[in-house]
Amino acid sequence: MIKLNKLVYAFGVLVLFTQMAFSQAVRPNVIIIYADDLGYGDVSCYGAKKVATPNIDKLAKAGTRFTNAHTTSATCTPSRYSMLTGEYAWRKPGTGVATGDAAALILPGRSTLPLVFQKAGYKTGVVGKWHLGLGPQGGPDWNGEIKPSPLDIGFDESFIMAATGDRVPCVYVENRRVVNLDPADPIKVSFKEPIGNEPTGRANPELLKMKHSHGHDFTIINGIGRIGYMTGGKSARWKDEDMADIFTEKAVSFIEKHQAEPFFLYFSTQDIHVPRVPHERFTGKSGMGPRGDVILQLDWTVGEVMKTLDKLKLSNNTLVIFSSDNGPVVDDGYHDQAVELLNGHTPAGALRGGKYSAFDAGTRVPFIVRWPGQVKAGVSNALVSQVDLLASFAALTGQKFEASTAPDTKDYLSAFLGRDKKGRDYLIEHAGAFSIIKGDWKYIEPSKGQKMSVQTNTELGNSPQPQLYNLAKDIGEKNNLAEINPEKLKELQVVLQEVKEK
Ligand code: NG6
Ligand code: CA
Repeated sequence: MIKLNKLVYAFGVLVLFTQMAFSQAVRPNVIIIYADDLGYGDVSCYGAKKVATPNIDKLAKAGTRFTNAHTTSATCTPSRYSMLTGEYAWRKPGTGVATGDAAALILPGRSTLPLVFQKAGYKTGVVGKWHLGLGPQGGPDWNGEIKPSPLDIGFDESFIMAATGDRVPCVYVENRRVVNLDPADPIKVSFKEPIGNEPTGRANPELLKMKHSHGHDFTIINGIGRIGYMTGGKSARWKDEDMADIFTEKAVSFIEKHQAEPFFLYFSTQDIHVPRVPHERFTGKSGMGPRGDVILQLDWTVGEVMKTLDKLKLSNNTLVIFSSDNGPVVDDGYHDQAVELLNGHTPAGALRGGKYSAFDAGTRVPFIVRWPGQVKAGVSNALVSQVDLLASFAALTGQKFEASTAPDTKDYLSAFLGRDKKGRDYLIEHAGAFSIIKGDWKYIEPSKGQKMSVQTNTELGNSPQPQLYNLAKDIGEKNNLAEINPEKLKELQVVLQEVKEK
């Protein structure tokens, strides 16, 4: 009898431990490190030879590196909108590249990626680039309480720049307030007419430490012309050189603070977007000018996050995703020698196009998932889309979400964990023109847009003719097979139309 009791007890303990291990396994910490404008060929684990990214490579070596992962759009705001809401951005007007004073695009009352985690009992945080608007219609009150903000749609903590490094206001926003703002020197921002009397890049180019190549000739902040006019807020203005350090420090302290509870961190780096202004530790280190140097800085950032997880013994219980919001661009509006010092580097790898483009370089991005013990080391060719993170993490954490507000996100957890090697049947991309990838095939809808962006020297993928490519044989989208394969063309057109009309 005693023996039996002991056996029952031992069994009970075993069950308890298994349950504990399981419940821990399904509530890992989750960190998304989301780079800006990082191309498919910009990191060494995706084939870059002229620049080395040892920390990102290490992540890839320990996890699954995806070769066929996609953003929903070839620019920032719509990609992020789709990832955080589970709704293709093109369903909602006004989700193109947002100005610096845009009103909040994601409003309370709908499912969001951070809300999924919050409901599952996670502490949630966003650090870095936001670019999804803030405040009510008409834009936020930079000198008062900023609402709606990330805090109203599922984030417990937020330390962000409102839009981009090249747009005013050039200040950090922590939770609901601009950091270090002197009330006696209020911030004013305008994207329409000049305000204040500060020098602009257009009127005072002699004051610039980095000259603009196109656009970026409004108010000069920290020696760099920006998009938009700004006056006031002198004590709150950022110094671009310190930005990677500041964001990294905020990300690390979020992890430290919440080390004892499940957390979700959306760490959205300003690197490698323009203006590319590395800290002096990285200046000149890549031999490729500032664009290469900020790739090194980004890699350092990733290393700091990994070091923190190791130090706190959180690595095994943390699922880390590393990706980008859209493809690469070399000259995005500043003379920063990116073109001259490219040195044979191919930011898009073998893909055609780049940021802004319907060709695949616009939307096919590096995507790495590391979760030791759960995600095998290796490479996956599964077709995955960032729009599916919401439903997939809802599945992982056992949460429901509002399918009516998140109509496009689907549970592909098993593909993201490297187990299902197929992924989606098809996915939609948007860059002015719509594209659909289905199996090996990609169709780009006819569009009237320009063929080339002369300013950025990017092939935009627009054509008045339908385009059909076999990506398995022709990853560079060189041979348009629309005419010789009308059945495949029709098949993809029908599916695209169905999704658009859904
Ligand atoms: C463009 C900017 C470009 C960049 C982009 C947004 C000009 C001439 N070009 O309008 O520099 O800021 O918007 O990039 O102003 S994104 O990655 O945030 O989508
Ligand atoms: Ca971007």
